[in-house]
Amino acid sequence: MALLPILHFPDPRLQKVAAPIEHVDDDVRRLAADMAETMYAAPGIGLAATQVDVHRRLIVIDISETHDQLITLINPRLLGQSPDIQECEEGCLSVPGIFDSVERPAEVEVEALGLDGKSFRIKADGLLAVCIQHEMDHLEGIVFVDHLSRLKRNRIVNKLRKQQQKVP
Ligand code: K1U
Ligand code: ZN
Repeated sequence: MALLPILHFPDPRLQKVAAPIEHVDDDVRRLAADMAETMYAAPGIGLAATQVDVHRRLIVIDISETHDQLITLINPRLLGQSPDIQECEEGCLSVPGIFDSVERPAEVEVEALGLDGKSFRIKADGLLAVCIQHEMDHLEGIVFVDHLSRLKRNRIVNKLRKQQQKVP
């Protein structure tokens, strides 16, 4: 397994729309394992392939404190979402050190392929629903700061550009 480098906002590669995975083969399973290792090491509770510069529709999520409830979603598709909205503080491994509130549907139902290539459905609420929507946004080239006001986003861009200039 390997740790993968994570792209940082405002890298334009984070805006690419990911393509569907046509075959769930050993290459996809290896990428999913590397992404899970990268997510746990960061540490984070989710990671989309877009963030490691692979523009395929693959997500890993584990919101457990024990790191033993890994969910892998291949070609996830939104089946439904609740009309009620929840507001949650979000972070992103591609936007280090920035946390802000985002409003999203409180419950979602998603269909995806698992690592065995079989289709399954997942209904989620709370943090899992937030994380699934955050990661599915990445596959569409959307970063959580795109849900914030232009003023806030510009401040974040300037802060991160200054931080990135400091790195030797
Ligand atoms: O997509 C990502 O970059 C991962 C992101 C997922 C996420 C977090 C919070 C709300 C929505 C989506 C992260 O994991 S940021 C790091 C983080 O939240 C965290 C890290 C360690 C323990 C618990 C949370
Ligand atoms: Zn993110």
